Amino acid sequence: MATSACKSKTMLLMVFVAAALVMSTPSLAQSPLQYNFYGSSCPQAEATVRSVTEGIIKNDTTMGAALMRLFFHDCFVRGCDASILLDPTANNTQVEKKAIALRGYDAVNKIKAAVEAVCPGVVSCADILAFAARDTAVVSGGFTTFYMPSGRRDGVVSRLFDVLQNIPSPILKLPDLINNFAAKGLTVDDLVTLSGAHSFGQAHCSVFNGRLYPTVDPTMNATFADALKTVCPAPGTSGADPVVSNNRVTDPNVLSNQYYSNLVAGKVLFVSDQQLMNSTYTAAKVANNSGDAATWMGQFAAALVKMGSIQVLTGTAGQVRKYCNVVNS
Ligand code: HEM
Ligand SMILES: *[C@@H]1O[C@H](CO)[C@@H](O)[C@H](O)[C@H]1NC(C)=O
Ligand SMILES: *[C@@H]1O[C@H](CO)[C@@H](O)[C@H](O)[C@H]1NC(C)=O
Ligand SMILES: *[C@@H]1O[C@H](CO)[C@@H](O)[C@H](O)[C@H]1NC(C)=O
Ligand SMILES: *[C@@H]1O[C@H](CO)[C@@H](O)[C@H](O)[C@H]1NC(C)=O
Ligand SMILES: CC(=O)N[C@H]1CO[C@H](CO)[C@@H](O)[C@@H]1O
Repeated sequence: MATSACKSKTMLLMVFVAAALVMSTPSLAQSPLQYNFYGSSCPQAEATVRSVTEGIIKNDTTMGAALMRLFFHDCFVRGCDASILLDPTANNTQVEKKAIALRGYDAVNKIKAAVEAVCPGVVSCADILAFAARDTAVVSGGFTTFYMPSGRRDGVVSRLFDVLQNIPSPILKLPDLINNFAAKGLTVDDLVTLSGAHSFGQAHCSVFNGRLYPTVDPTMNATFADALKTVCPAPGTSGADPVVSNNRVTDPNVLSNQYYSNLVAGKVLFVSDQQLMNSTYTAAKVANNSGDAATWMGQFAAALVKMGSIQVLTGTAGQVRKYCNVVNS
């Protein structure tokens, strides 16, 4: 019953978005990236990323959220240069990936290996992250595919400290969230639009426990809070840090505008989520998004492309890594 309702909702969304997006081509005037950058150097690149990503998500439906979040964390730290993917080395133990535990690194290596098999040394890991995030919107969100510009190069620097400086904390208040996004050239609209990624995936109790204990945050729905308290132990309790779904109302592995309905109902996990209700403007945008999936999807696709152009390396800067987790020797 729940599954078939969800399927038909997804199909409905696909119809809306097909009408709304029609492979829109936003202006690239400000961007050093190009559409179809690999058109002649590796014509199979994007199709290969798409098919491997699809297989990964079909096998494990939680992987879409992992790939989407990797792209966000890559772009917000030193720009979209795949620095998030680098493993620690003897020379550099304090890399970005030591700061916050993310999922999906093996999946990225798998996509890269498939691309290397068709075009060795051509397609950057930074572009693979961008294509995989776009394809996740298609596979896990029912989006009609959209152009993701490419031509990013891979960086050689990865520093834990940069993560702490650039990734927003989930207890930030609205003005600080806005400033954090503004520092990346992203607007308040982009903040509200991209936060919709919290419609899928998972989070650790420790991230939002402060809203449950010692007293329940009054902006959280009390029934919702009670259910979370049965899963999440009070802060300071030793032992496990359980994981819960970001979306506890509908299918937790579907990227959708359900996030905004959850937000209006006080059924989101983070302070930073609920803060989007803290100004008249952002609350109005939340309300609009909750009632209009097609418009949100068009905005999300455009905002993801915009996020994907943050501080990119192009031309002869950086390198094209052979393996995404290590710089070329
Ligand atoms: C607005 C500021 C943001 C904050 C404060 C924030 C914070 C967080 C936190 C704390 C988690 C849970 C991590 C854990 O406990 O394991 C999370 C998960 C996630 N975030 Fe965000 N995030 C933000 C924006 C974004 C953006 C822009 C995207 C992508 C476009 C995104 C995508 C995701 C996804 C997909 C997950 C689930 C990951 C998984 O299932 O492994 N977030 N975020
Ligand atoms: C499928 O997903 C499971 C986890 O759910 C993982 O252990 C396994 O390696 C995946 N298989 C493939 C072929 O990706
Ligand atoms: C490690 O750092 C040392 C000193 O900076 C340098 O000589 C060496 O080439 C580095 N090794 C690698 C593998 O980067
Ligand atoms: C909180 O959620 C429950 C369960 O969905 C609902 O019955 C209740 O009306 C909500 N409370 C408020 C104050 O909206
Ligand atoms: C919400 O939608 C209405 C009707 O389309 C529009 O006039 C308004 O500007 C939107 N508000 C925001 C903040 O996007
Ligand atoms: C407009 C609005 O909702 N303002 C609230 C923002 O959040 C603070 C607490 O963090 C409240 O005190 C404000 O009333």
